[in-house]
Amino acid sequence: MEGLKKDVIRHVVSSLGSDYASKSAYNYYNALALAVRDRLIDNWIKTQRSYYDEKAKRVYYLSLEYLPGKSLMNNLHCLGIYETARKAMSDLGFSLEDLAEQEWDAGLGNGGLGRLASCFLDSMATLGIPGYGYGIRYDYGIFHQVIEDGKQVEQADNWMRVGNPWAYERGQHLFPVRFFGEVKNWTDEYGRLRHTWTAGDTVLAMPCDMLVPGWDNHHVINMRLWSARSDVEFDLDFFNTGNYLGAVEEKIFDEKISKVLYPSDQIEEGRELRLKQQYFFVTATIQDILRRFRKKHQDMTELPQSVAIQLNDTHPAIAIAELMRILLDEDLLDWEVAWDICVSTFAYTNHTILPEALETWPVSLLERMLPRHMQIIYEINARFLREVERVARSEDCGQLCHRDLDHLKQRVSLIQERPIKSVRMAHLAIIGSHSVNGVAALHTELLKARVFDDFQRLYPQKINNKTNGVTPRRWLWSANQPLSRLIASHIGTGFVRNLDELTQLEPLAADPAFREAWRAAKLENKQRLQAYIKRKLMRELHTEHLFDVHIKRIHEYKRQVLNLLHVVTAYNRLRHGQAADFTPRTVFFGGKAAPSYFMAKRIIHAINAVAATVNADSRVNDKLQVVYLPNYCVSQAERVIPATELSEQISTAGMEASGTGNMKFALNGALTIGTWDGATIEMAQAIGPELLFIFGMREDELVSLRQHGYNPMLYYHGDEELREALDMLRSDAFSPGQHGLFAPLVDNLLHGGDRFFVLADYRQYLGAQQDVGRLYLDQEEWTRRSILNAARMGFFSSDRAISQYAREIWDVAPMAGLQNG
Ligand code: 26V
Repeated sequence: MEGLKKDVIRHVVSSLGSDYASKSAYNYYNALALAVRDRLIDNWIKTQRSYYDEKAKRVYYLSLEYLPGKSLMNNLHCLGIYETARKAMSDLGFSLEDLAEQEWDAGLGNGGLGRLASCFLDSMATLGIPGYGYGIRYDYGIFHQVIEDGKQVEQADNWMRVGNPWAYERGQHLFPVRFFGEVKNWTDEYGRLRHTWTAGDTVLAMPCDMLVPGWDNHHVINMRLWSARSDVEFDLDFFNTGNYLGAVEEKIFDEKISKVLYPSDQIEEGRELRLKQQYFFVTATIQDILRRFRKKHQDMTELPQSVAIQLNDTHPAIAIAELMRILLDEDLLDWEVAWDICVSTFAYTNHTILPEALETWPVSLLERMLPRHMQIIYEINARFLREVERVARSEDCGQLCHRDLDHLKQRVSLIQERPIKSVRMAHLAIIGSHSVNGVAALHTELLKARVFDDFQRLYPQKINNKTNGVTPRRWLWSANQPLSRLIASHIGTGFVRNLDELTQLEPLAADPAFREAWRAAKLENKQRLQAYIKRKLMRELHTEHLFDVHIKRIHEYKRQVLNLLHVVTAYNRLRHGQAADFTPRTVFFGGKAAPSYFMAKRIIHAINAVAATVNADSRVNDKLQVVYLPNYCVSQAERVIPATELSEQISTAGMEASGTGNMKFALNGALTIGTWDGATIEMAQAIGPELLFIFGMREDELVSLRQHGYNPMLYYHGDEELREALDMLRSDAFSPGQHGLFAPLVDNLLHGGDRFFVLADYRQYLGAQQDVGRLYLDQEEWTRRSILNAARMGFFSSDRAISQYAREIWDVAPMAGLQNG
């Protein structure tokens, strides 16, 4: 401890240039972070050296998004110096918790996809897998959300303003990135046509490395994030021609590439700068991968034995064309050889089947910005369609006439003709990869049977499932110390590394003393949340209420509106005196809406309007409270999830690819109210469906309802309570003086076809909520179920997920001697 204290003081003085006697929390947080980083860097160097010495096969995880959140506590826990640090900082006059608050969340992602990437890096580090995360260091991460007059207002997330003590910026290792320009043809010595891309603009990619430690194993992997740097500073011409301001303008223009994260998910907007971001990130990463590979290899055909590249959704899929370009134009390989290398190296994960999220890029844009890549994509497509024709003809499908074949080719083509001629990035990713995986069993089945059914017939081995998982380090040990300590006192700490060990808790569910201790841990977390809400929102929570929590991105398919209709109905019952047996509850909502997503923003407004009405109504507010948690983010999830008793996972069946919040809640002892969707299905199977509150129509039932003609009006007319709730929303009951404010929401349900089947599931949802309320009155049974939920969550560790990727997709093994510390 004395060593750490000394290091902190030294950093306050020599790294931060401050007087150690001026007790600034900000300085002491930074100094502590630097002292922790010192302890990581030695292991990081040893880890990287061991990969090199052992010629280990490396895994590259390519993701446009990461959501690491805060690093301090996690890193202290991983290094096993949490207690030491707590004491050291306390000696210096600080509480570790307060210091940790000084750190800004690294919010370099939108939601589930980015957080999954961060959980996966944690697991690679812990399992000792030679992995690297690659991404973009956005100057501005996901916006900061404030709620003003009930509405979302976005503020810039200037997360680096105060510096980032965790990152190493490597300004000396710059990689060139080229755009635009033209392609020149030439003939090589064997008379073969060759191509050279001479690009117009050049930008530089600067690596910023963040160290990702494993749990108690001295293994530290690297997350390398690229930041755009202009090359004009190096162009003396500008000075010579006296165009200094011009040079600066160009610099600003170039550096715009990594300025900001696109804040919408699930809705594809097709902006030129977004494509620039993708290619910028991809080319820098591929150059770095090949640089490392070439240190030990000359023969490019050895690439797939040494390198596995995982594409996190289609956002980095242009990497396939980029690697082809390098192999063809720089290494001068033949097409077939190059293509084999690509397919054997790449694998693609799909994270959504919502049609509006499937990426396409206009051919005209690609031709202009990346002319050589567009040529390559055309060539990939031509060869692929010939292959499709061959397979289709050779197959025993005699009835396959030319018309069908033409349709098949149109459907699977990399190029879509309408509404504008575009490249389908998912098709490029599928064809250019040896593995395509979904993120939960149902999702993968839907990929095979519906979204990518033609590809499933063409390549029956390619599509596979890898159900998501979450890291127990952050989401149990670090976020929930009261519960973790309790668990550890009975079964030891092995569960942090091997989550299956939680099954040892099962017999304890029958032990009244253990149940009491379990409840005490939950209460402690609820009180902690209460104190936080009091500080931040100046509101008093009732900790004896059932804490019912719905936190995730705001999206129609996630059905926050269904939850809101339950709240309004509960409110009406209480007002009308029809709810004598109502179990008091506080309903929490939290989540960000894409700034351009009108309906999602209106949903936030409606939730806040209902909250204001309910909370102000003294007839009900001792029994029902509604809280909107502004600026939902990773660190907020870490506070809220441990305090949650009921987890809302109520997406329209078939639409939530997996969900990962669902796992974090159950792991922390919340019970789940949810639909038969995503990974919630597998959770129900692992835990026992009777221990969750499952309701609503299943995916196949919805398909058939849709086919037979779904009429939401029937539900409206047939259900008095539903009608009352919708009529209130449409009127100004929650928006005094602003008639019609929420009409778009209601109209969307009644007259817009209710695409997400809110009305179809309303009555069953109410029934399930009634069951929840009833069970909560029986605290012993509730606690028993809570324990069993957590005890059976072992499968949903990201360690299990990553082990499957490593074995079944990447063919890599953990570094010897690292897995067990
Ligand atoms: C799409 C787009 C479209 C272009 C603009 C920027 C952007 C950013 C992200 C996305 C992808 C959205 C897909 C996504 O986040 N899927 C979520 O992935 C989670 C991890 O697999 C999964 O748990 C969620 O169910 C799924 O919705």
